[in-house]
Amino acid sequence: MDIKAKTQRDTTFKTEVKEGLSSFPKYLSSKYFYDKKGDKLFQDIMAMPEYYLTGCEFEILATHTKTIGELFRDRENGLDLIELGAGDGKKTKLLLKYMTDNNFNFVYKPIDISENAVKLLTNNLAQEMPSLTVDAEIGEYFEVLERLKGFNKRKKVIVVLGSNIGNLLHPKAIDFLTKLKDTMLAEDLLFMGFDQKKNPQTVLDAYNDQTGITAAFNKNILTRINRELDANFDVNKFTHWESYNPESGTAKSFLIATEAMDVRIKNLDLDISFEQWETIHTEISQKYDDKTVAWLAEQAGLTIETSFTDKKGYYKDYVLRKI
Ligand code: AVI
Repeated sequence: MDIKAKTQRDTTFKTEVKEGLSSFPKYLSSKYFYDKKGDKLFQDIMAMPEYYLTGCEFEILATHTKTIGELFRDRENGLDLIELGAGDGKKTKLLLKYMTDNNFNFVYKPIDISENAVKLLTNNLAQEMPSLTVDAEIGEYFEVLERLKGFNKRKKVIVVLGSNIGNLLHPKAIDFLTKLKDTMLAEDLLFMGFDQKKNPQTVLDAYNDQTGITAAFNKNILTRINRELDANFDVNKFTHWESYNPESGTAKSFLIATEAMDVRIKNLDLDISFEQWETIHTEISQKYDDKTVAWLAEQAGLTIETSFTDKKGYYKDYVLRKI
């Protein structure tokens, strides 16, 4: 990452932390979960039995590899397979393997906010799939969208797995989808995972595991503020709380102060106080149904071509096109 981009990111982090912790009720953006420790904790989350999303999407991609791969195939000049939020690429590798084994002419372009994740994935792919052309980038979704417009010489397939869109409220999700659509031409595809509404207890368990990994993941945002902004949060005085509204399909994560306290954030020259049981809202993880996905797509000028689900119907990957 160049120095200018890093400075800009540090400034945004400071501004957003200051804004969120000075508001009432307090909030922080879940995009700040992902430092080195956060990446590792998210890997651990994805391996937990309660966090069904990863297994379900893996099942979908493993069961329908050929059908999905052939939907991606281009007949003329090859294609760019662009993945936003690539992470460790474990699921995508199923498609990458099919595509390399079946003579697709393509470049894989993984993009992730985590520098660490991008480096690991690039090194891993160089070893596991040496014939694959990889052109990775580090960046935030909204930041890289502009650059995607330049990818218009050949067919483009944009992949967003893991129900990452669920971390955005509907207006932001529509904004994100619209911006993706604006980078697409008629033959381009958007392949996107949306976690589905289901037994509310199953959702709650996925975000409130007994082993406390999700709690550690949530609290890591305070540890990061302590380290990067020279703050003195006593992380042990916060507890992780999850709620799920089955009507709206919105799961929300909070950190709750278990006692009244004052916190100093030196780099922001900011003192904040917490009352006992005061909350910091840290994340939403939206759950969807077909109607909601169709509505979001329509609002963004996209249409659903087809979708794939797992045996339990917990999760769906949708293939979207520009209207
Ligand atoms: C990355 N994102 C889609 C995950 C989710 O399910 O909202 C992050 C996560 N938060 C808690 N557990 C996992």
